[in-house]
Amino acid sequence: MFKVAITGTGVFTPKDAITNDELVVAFNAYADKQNAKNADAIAAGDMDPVPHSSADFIVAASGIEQRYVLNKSGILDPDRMSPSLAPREDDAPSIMAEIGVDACQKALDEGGIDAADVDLVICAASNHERAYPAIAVEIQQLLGAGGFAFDMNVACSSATFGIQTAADMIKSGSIRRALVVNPEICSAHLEWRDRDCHFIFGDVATATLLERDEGLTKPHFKVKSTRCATQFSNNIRNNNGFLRRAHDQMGDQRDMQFMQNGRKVFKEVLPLVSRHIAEHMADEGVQADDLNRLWLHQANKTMNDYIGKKVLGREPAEGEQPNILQDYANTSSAGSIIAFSQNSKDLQAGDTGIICSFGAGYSVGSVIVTRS
Ligand code: CO8
Repeated sequence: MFKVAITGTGVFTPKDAITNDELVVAFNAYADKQNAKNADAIAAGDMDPVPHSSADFIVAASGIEQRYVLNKSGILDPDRMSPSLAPREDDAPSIMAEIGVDACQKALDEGGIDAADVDLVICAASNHERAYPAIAVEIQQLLGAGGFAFDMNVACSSATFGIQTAADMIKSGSIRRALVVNPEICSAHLEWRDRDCHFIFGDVATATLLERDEGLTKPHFKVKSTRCATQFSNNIRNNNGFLRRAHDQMGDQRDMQFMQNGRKVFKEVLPLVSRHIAEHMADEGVQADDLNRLWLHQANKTMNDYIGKKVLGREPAEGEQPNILQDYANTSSAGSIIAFSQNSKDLQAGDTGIICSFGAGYSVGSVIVTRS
């Protein structure tokens, strides 16, 4: 068996950002318009008014202060409430491929590797903008990478599941190098007209370069161990799919966008993740005192505070468990990789950390790494 290393990461961040205040102004304007339109039904008790959102609630409930998006004007237009992204010709790069290539190129530059020397591209994300051909194959072609490519979807855990998949192939010797890329256009499957979730997500793309750990002289992270787990739950769900037309469901339906029972997710996922990390560490002989950093999935600050305390057996010290969700919001599979990419270069040789993502499925993925 060969050993595996992470030798580069890349993050594509959209130019447009939406603050909580901007988001709430747009949402409340939408709510007022809806309530004026339905004033008679509301007065007759046949319909509930759309309640206002609040920036204070958003920060207190989630820790999110702003989010990056591919299109701001459409989301903030109370008559639209969704991003406006122009359709592209079939021979133009798809949006996911374009932002994915940007992140991949940054990861390749960091690792000092030519795209032609990559044997595998996995596009691992919580939605793909078309069924086929695979976005990963398009990214492979745009980069000029070799080998083969395929798409994966494990929602928020797509990156860590992708890393395990690529790492296992490198270990077995079937490939030497892989890019795991996570272009997440969450803004296009978020329901911006629902105040319970309109603040949760943002857009981004991340990429992780993995290589056979053989004679590496550049800085890298040794992949000590990976672990994935799933447990079925309907508490985070999106019913959009190719059977829409067959089901005569082509209209604007709430269940064709992101839906969740946030409270249940919060309660059920916390013990699942804490137990998963504890067992992974125990099986690898990693004690809490050995851990220098935790790069967690970026959904909710209170959730991360809880998991960090549970894993370390104490309050995490400043910088030990870096959050990026205040700036990026939840970017699904990309969140833990942004945290890793932006908060790992300072670690010293021998330092150990865990990347851990969790979400719909339910799914949990963890990657234990050591700085070299
Ligand atoms: N403004 C003001 N008040 C609000 C708002 C708002 N925007 N939203 C809700 N409220 C109100 C509620 O109506 C409720 O009022 P009442 O008590 O009168 O009923 C009160 O505030 C409290 O509401 P909640 O109980 O819902 O609030 P919570 O404290 O539970 O916080 C959270 C809500 C932030 C959603 C929290 O439950 C949470 O973070 N849960 C975990 C979520 C999570 O981790 N989900 C993972 C999903 S990500 C994933 O798996 C990837 C999926 C694929 C990507 C999809 C991309 C779009």
